Formats: sequence, C-alpha cells, structure tokens
Amino acid sequence: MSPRLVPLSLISAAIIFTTPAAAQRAQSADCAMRDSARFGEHLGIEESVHARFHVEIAADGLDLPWGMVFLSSTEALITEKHAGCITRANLETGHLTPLQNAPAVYGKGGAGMLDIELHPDYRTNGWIYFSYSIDTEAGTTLVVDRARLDGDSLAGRERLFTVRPAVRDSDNHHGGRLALKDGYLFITMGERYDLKEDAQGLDTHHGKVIRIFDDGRVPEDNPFVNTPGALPEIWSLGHRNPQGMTLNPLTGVIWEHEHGPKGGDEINIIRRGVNYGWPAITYGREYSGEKMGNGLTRMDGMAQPVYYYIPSIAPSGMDFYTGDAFPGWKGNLFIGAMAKTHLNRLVLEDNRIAREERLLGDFNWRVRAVREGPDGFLYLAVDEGLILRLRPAGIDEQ
Ligand SMILES: [Ca+2]
Repeated sequence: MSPRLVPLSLISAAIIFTTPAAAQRAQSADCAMRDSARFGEHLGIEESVHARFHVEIAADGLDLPWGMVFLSSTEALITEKHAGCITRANLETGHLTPLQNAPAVYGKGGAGMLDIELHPDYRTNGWIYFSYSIDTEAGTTLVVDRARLDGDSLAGRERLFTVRPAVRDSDNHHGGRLALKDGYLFITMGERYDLKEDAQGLDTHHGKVIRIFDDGRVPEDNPFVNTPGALPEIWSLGHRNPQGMTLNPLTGVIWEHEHGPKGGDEINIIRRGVNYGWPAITYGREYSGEKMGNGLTRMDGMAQPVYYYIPSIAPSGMDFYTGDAFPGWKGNLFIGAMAKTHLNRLVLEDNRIAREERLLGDFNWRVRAVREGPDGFLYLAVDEGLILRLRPAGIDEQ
C-alpha cells in the first residue's frame, strides 16, 4: 500500500498518538451535533418546603456538562468537560450544536472545558468568558479566554490568564469557576491535590481566587501587588478545590464553595486578601480518617467558613435565585451536590446560612451546575448528561 492510500482514520490516529498528551484533543473529534432523545420527558412533581415543581428534561446526551450560561430564554451555552466542547443548546427543541473554532482542551479527571460566563454587558460587547485545562511542555494547567460568537463559531479569541506554574501528573483540583463583577473577572484555582502547601504560598496561583480586569490586565489595588515574590493576580488564598463561585446580585458579594478532604466542604464569602486556611485549618480529615495536619479548625489570621458540611456533599456550581417563578425561593442559594447526590437549597439571613434543604435526592444525580434561567425557572446540569428544568407546579397539578 502506498503511503497516500493509508486510510485517513489511521493517519489521524497516528497524529493523535504522537501528540504529547493523548488527552489533549483538537475540538471537533468528540463535539458532534446531536438531538436530545429524551427532550421534554416529564420526570415527576417534587415538593420543597416553599415550592412544588415539575422536573423535566430540557436536553440530554451531553458528555459531563460542567458550566452553563443562558444566551436567551431559549438558548444556553454548555461546556462538556472531557470532550472539550462548548455546546449551544436549544431548550425549546433539545438540539445541541457544538461551537466551531473552540480551542484544544486537556480533558481528564478534574481537567477539561470548565466554566462559561457572559460579560455583564454581553448584549453590547458580545464577550463570552470560559476556562479550560491545557497541556504544555511544563505540564497541565488552567487558562481563561474570551471570545465572541460569530454564528455557531467562536471568533476573536483572546487569552486573558494562565495559571502558574503548570504541573505534571496531576489531573485533580483544576478549579476553574468564573464570576464577573464591576469590570473585574474572578477565577478560582485548586491546589492540584498533591500540592496542598501551595494554597498558602503567594508565589503560585494554586489554591487561590484570582482577580484581574475583564480584559486580562492586573488591577493595581490587588492585595499582593507590592509584596515581593507574590503573584499580583492573587485576590485570596488558602483554598483547596473551589468548584463554585457566584455573585449575589442582591448584595454584590462574591460567594465561593470548595471541597474539603473527608468532610469539611466549605462555603465562603470571598474578600480581598483573606486567607481561608487550607491546609492549615479545616473541618475535614484525611481520606484515611486521620486528622489533617495537627487537626486545627481555627487559627489567627485565617477566616472561618460561613458554613461547612460534614460529611462532604462534594459541591459544584452555585447560583442565587432572584426570579419570580418561585417566590418562596427568592434570595436562596442553590448548590449542586455530587457525592451526596442532590440539589442543596440554602436560606440566608444577612450573610449567614440559616437553614438547608436537600432536594431531588431520589434521582441520584451528580448535580454539577445550577443556574436560574431568564424565564425564572431553575436549570441543573448533571453528570448523567442531562439538563433539567424545574418549573412551578400548581397545587392541584399531578
Ligand atoms: Ca477554609
């Protein structure tokens, strides 16, 4: 067989095989146009203390949906973690259209195409922000880009931030949640699991919340800009594996949550220059059950969490509910739970958590993302590949 007759499939397989990281995929390969086979399926009526609601499938067939943001009341952009896609979902038909011209993504373990957010002025400037993992000569790391939509293609993509340093042989704790506020972009970054002491070091982005301007510049008033040896993008430190961050639109305060080790998942309010304690203090233990370090839960100069979970629920995604469809949920904080599969509803009193309710536990979904839609309904993305819509049910509805 002459070389030019080698089947294309073998050539592309050889190219993929000789790429430094087999898990780093060019877009296209796993990102195909699809219909949702179970679109519109009604899964029942559920009860909350303050609401009664339908659970129905708005899309399915997604590969580990991780981030979700609404373009309109009928369309969302959804990231698919390991496949590395940003997929446009039509929530009136269930049709899924992966965006063209997306970057190559390293997708494995906690690494992949992660969060996605719109600029607060998206209607006028069109900027879409997204975080994802890449493989480099020095190892894997997290980056944040922004781009605009041109039809179903990403256009004018710009690199805004790269987590330093890259690390070899760790696919864990890539963080990656994004929040935009007042011209600033906040980014969460995990401590890569094996490097937990990095969470206390100011010479690395691991275990930090980052604050940059929405165009990537570093603000002069960041807390460690004038600290010798410190990375100037750092906003707060002492974080373990933050997989949730959101702005409370009612107060302007940024909330975050992070996985503890065995127990000790935390909810924190993110403030300038604050040390949130990991790994020096924690309410969790080693996975073996041993005390973490010297077993301390408090230390001077380190913040206590607003709330913590024992045992761990493995939180992911978070959103404040501000809509009108569920009056009884107004101002509540919703968080996905993956290990203790449910939707976590938290009632706030000022900046404290007063009560907690666990919803949808019987479905055994690993709830990865939660988001209020423009229609005031609540939407969930779950590891099982579904987008669920929670819609109010009348008292008499069955
Ligand atoms: Ca902490």
